[in-house]
Amino acid sequence: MKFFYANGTCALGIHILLEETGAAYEPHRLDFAKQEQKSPGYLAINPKGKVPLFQFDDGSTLSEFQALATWLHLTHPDKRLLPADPLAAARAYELMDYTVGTVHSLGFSRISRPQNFSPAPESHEAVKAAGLATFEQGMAWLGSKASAEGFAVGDFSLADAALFYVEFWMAERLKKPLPGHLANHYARMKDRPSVQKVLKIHGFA
Ligand SMILES: N[C@@H](CCC(=O)N[C@@H](CS)C(=O)NCC(=O)O)C(=O)O
Repeated sequence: MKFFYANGTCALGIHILLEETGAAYEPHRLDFAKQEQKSPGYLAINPKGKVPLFQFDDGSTLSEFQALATWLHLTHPDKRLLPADPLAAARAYELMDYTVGTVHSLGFSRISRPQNFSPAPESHEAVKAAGLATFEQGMAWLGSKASAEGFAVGDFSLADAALFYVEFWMAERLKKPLPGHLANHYARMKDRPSVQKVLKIHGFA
């Protein structure tokens, strides 16, 4: 299976889950500075022009963070990447979906790519400000919901990989303090060998 990613993106989270599961994968790094995600060759594989993406040996592809994470969980049940308790498992999805769908897609994306939200350059500062407000409110909610001890919903789960990439953006790209329980969560994540390995691959260690 091929894994398409770009350094420091949301693909960090899926990369961590790949390492946690021990799944066999062939890494394919795209250089966003060169707009490789919009190259004809990549668009032929993924017309969305986004990462993360899995391409299986039969040529078929799978995209979207939660879909990739769920597939990794279901194909590696021994790794227990979701709690057995139904409500705790649903809470992991609650955190993961809010992270990807709101904090990332409606918050950070506005800050990092305002041109995707408005073609008018004069509106970009306002788009970024709206994105920052959504991002910070979302992070505060995540910081109040994540478990004070251990990981997001107790033991390490899919949700932790999602929380980690937005924590990384807030701490390393926006240089802002992580709210609530996220500061401790981020530190615990950086103790994991999978996270250390992936940060090194992405050029951040
Ligand atoms: N909903 C998608 C979001 C993927 C996404 O936004 N990826 C970003 C990197 S964090 C990307 O590839 N952006 C490329 C671009 O916008 O040109 C998912 O869950 O995987």
